[in-house]
Amino acid sequence: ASSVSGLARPTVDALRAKILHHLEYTLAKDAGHSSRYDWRMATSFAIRDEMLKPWFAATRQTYDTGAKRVYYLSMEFLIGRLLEDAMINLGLHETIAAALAAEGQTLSDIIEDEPDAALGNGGLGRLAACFLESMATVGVPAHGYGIRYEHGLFRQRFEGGQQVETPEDWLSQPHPWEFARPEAAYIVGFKGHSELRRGKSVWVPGETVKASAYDTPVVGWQGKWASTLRLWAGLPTTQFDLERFNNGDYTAAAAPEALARTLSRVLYPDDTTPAGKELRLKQEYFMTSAALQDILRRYQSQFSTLADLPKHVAIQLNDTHPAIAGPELMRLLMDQHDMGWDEAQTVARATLGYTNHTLLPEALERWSTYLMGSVLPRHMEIIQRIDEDHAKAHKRPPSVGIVQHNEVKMGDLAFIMSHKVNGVSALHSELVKETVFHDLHKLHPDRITNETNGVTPRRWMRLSNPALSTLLDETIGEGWTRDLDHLKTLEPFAQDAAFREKFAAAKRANKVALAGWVQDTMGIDINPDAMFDIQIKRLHEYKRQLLNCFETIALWHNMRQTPDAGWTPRVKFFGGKSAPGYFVAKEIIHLINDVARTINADPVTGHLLKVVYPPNYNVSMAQRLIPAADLSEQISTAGKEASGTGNMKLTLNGALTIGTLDGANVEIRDLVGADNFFLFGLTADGVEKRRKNINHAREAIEDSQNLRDVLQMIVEGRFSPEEPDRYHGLVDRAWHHDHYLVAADFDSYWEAQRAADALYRTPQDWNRKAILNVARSGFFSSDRTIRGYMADIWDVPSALKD
Ligand code: 26V
Repeated sequence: ASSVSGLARPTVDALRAKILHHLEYTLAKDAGHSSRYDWRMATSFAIRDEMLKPWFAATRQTYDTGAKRVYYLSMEFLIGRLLEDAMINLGLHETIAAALAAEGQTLSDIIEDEPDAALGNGGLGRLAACFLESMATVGVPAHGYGIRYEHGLFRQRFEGGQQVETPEDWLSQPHPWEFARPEAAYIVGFKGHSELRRGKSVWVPGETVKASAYDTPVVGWQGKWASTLRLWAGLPTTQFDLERFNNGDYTAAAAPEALARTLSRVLYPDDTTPAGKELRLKQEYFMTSAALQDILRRYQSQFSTLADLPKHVAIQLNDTHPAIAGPELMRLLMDQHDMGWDEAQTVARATLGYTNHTLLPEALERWSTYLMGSVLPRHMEIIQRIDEDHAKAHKRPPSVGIVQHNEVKMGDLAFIMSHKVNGVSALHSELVKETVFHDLHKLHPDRITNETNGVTPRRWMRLSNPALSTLLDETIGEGWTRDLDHLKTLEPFAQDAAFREKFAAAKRANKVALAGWVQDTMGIDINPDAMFDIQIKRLHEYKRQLLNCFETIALWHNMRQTPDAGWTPRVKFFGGKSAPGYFVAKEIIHLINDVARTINADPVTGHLLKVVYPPNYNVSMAQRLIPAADLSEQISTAGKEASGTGNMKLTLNGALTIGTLDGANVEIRDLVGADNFFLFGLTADGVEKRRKNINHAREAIEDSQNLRDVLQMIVEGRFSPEEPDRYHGLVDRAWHHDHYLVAADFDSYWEAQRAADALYRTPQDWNRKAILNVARSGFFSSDRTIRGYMADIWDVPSALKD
């Protein structure tokens, strides 16, 4: 068996020659007449060459040892830029910078030229990307499977303060990291009917498309291992219709191709409601079926009996989007490989695991039996029989069952067809047991487990925060990059005044850099010594950007009344996109922008308060904002945010959190210490109780002078003088339909904010707490999360000897 060894790193001269070689032979360009794009592509190809060694070695070792493989099925992979990440993990950052400098090129400009691969909406997709990198670091033989969307998440612009979406076009330039694998292609069927042949059901699809593979390698820290992201593109199965074309019917000749390609055309930008659309269901089945066919083909090239599949294969479902994997795996085993029903069900269940990422009822997928039966008739039969089996095997209450009220509940299907079901934070996993899967949990008490989310410290510290990374290296050594628990050894330095100075200097340098970018891109002048207060995430009512916006208005109002009262200067940052059809979220964006415009123009408070909402928040913008944050806003209504991962990134980068007891905030606060966290608001239990009082909002508003003033200012048109009644609907809802308890939590939030203000005025105390946040955040590495999945769900050891 070949083994993966350490890297032999190329020299500056060798890399420089490599880059020039690619410029000349891959891009056919002359160094003297090359654009930034050309230099980026040549640099990317040079780095990609270096990825092949660990990638091949990992692949070979996995084959040679027959090691168990992990497959992560996800409709989203929010990977962002890849060049810098690959350079850092291969230890080539400085070498490449020097090689490019010798050619008169600036590395940072080249890095910035790369478009973000935005094949995801938010937390769920970014988690999948962190997991691929952590599996490559920890040494898991792993593939991610997804869709190669031509258009990733839309671009966001603001027009008159309102969100406008434009299509994202990352593939308009060739993607240098991928390898087309036209030889890895599978037929995926839809529609048609299921018929009996010699006593066996057989599906006769009415439509077919081809799924064609594209592979991107992901290398782990120090290039010791690599995982593969395999994305599927849709192609027609019919040959090009030359006769139609020659007859002049060009549109008809192109139709099959256009139809097949729609499957990988766009990412669904809606993460609130199942976009009850046939295309979404087809996309989910397309990805899942192609992945499972590929998995079985690879398995059969190595092993003989499919009964042993779970010994060699673990498949993880990233939420219910690939939940059709249960019936599809059974169908393939039964209809194509002659396995019996019971064995197929046992094998499928032992192979599959399901991760739940949300409790919001509107985000739980359900498909009408009509649609499921017409798009996937054979699967509908299998689903019905799985449900009947389950009913027979367990005395279940009438509310339990995959098919209810002519709908297929994909969560129940995923639960019943998986051997483990996990939540993504301690609180969330308990709520999963008590709420969505209450009845199923009673029947299967050992199935639900917790795997608290994490983030990769390579991208979210070493890459994005070189200032703090260098300080950490100098103070505690580099070991934290591989084992984030090393950060514990930083704790004593919180008491060291000289270290606190250095820590503060690193943070300040990041804030100065961010302030420069804000000035250049938005023309807003901000003070790097003000507290940088940051809320970055998708726009959602439950995340309560509105609460933050109301507090901003109250703060401004109070500052105006007593400008000399010793206020702590603040810059409020917002970042995030709304689903295009989510009216209420879009109205909140509009209000934040109106408030920003008003406050930023006020000469009275100009030195005290600014509001900054840069458009088109994405992974690269997160990398810019997070290292510069002082205060992390994690203010969701308790019980609603499954975990959060931005909260972890901000803690790791030395921001203090102002937050509710929700999602992973609970664990963050336990670990960093209650003294080092600004807690406010109702608990998950308190929220449920408070809602029983139908007057909860009115009573809270009547009790709060501050909040009444805020609502009054909005309703009077202070922020929208050109259209004074613009927010009448919003204010009316705040009084009468405040489902997320903004009013009930307002005063408590205000108090916590003032406590943050007070602490910020004593920098040594603030910095001591910020250092303790960093030192105690080691738990939130996605390497730890992956080790949890390996031990509790996948039963896979590391392939790396350490
Ligand atoms: C649902 C749908 C419905 C159909 C259209 C596309 C679409 C896309 C996503 C979703 C569900 C999104 C669930 C989600 O993103 N959950 C987040 O997962 C993070 C990682 O576990 C977690 O940190 C966040 O708290 C949680 O909101």
